[in-house]
Amino acid sequence: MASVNVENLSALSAKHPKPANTFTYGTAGFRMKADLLDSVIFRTGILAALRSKKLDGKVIGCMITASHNPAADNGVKLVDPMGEMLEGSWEAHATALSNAQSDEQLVDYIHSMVSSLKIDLTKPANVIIGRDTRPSGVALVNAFVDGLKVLDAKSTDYGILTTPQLHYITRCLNTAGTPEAYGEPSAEGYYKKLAAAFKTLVDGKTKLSPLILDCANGVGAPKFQEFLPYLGDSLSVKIVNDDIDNASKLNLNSGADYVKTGQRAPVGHKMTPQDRCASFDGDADRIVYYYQDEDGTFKLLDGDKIAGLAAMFIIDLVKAAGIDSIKVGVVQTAYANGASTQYLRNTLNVPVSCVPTGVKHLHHEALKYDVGVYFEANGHGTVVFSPSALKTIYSAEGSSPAQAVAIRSLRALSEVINQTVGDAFSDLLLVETILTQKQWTPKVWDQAYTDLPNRLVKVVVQDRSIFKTVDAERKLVEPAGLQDAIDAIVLKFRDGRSFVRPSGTEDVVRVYAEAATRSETDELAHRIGGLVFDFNSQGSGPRPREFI
Ligand code: NG1
Ligand code: ZN
Repeated sequence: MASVNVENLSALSAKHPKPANTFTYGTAGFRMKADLLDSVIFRTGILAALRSKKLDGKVIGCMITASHNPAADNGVKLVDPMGEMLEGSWEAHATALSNAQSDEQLVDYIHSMVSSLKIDLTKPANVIIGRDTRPSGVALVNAFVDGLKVLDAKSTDYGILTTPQLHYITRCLNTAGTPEAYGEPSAEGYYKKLAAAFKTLVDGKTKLSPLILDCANGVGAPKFQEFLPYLGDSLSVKIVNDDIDNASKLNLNSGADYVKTGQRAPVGHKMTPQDRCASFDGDADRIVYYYQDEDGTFKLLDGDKIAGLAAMFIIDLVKAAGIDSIKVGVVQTAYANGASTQYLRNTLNVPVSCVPTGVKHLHHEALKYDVGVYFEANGHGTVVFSPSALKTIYSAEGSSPAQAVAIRSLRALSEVINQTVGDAFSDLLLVETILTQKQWTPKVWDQAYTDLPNRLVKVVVQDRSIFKTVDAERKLVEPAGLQDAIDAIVLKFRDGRSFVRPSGTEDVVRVYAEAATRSETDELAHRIGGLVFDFNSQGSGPRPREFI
């Protein structure tokens, strides 16, 4: 089994001293101010090497990004061999390694993993690395590589990539030469695969007007620019917010998170009712669409709207292909707008599951369906096709020309969709496919259902760890008595719904509220916010003035 070369570890570890902080590998890996991350990322390198050795040298992915966070932050996420998030049980190992107080503790923990997980250290380890455009990325990649060196892991640095590209390449490398081969393991292979599928899907249809694409001044900008030549004249896109040379602009007043949270267009974005707009987040794994109504009102088409559009389209296509044995399901979180859940259940008659926040939960649940559509309301999501559904789609022949066309579309759809993880590029092509095939404006798409007004409020508390939830985070069981108090307030509001959960990525508790009207929604959100703040004097800092 061999053991760790302690001298080598100490020499490398000395370059990456641990600060006093305590770290947690959460929903989105490690994420914080970049200047705190050096030791954490070094140790995550050690973990990635262990993970690869445990899986017999399979390629593990590492993405250095802090997604929609400000430019001063950064983070790291590990990707398992099929392009999915790191297996849940290893998150605790990541946390433990990052918090080891000395080299001795570090070595002990590695040895305890080696023995409890039966890791053979003589096995090879292979890891690939990608990063977003943050200036801190280069040094952090070096820290990660030092971690890999502790266990002699082989690494390939792919430089700047979107998060979903890194997931895609990881899967390609691990499936190469097998019947499940996912594609060429490079950004170019990714562009070719997606563009070819998209061209098939829009072949012969009238092209839509240009899409105005806000790239949040992040990695999506250079990468989508790189992608455009592959798309040729199948799609026209006008890229805005593409200044990656000025790091402080990253995610600033722009991007999917800004647009979704504030329910407004990026600053400086002059829209007309004719425009169809979309925003990526800082690492291009989220997308939201929006447009302006004739009366000037901003209209958001978020992850829920994308899920509804995709589910509707796939259900129709499966029927048209004559293979309605394939069952489509949708997975949401508690943040999904109540009107979207109603639409899916009552209009599309599609089964809907609700799971806790975090794409790994959604992805896992979606795999239970033949075709599982999953989206978080914030625009992070994708569609997964089960192996048996793919087999059916690829073996079907169709007994009429119409059926043959639908089958061809389903095949191309399974190629255009990045099935490893939510991918803003791929989701963009999915939406553009549907709008092009139907010749719909965003306004027509929006008519599927009307969102209930909703509001998300943060409450800064002394200790968010005392908030414990059940029922896919829709009910609090601790602190005792708080849920009853919430329920009593919600009852007073028409179509009222509200829930409270601790954030997995920020030191806050989140309050979600929806109700029949905007003013009732705001009142509900601020009443619950005030309730949480005051409950057992949990609130920290000044009580927000809008809280009731
Ligand atoms: P937290 O901070 O746990 O609410 C946020 C998002 C998640 C997910 C993660 C990872 C909301 C309400 N929450 O999680 O959906 O995207 O970040 O980035 O949008
Ligand atoms: Zn992201």
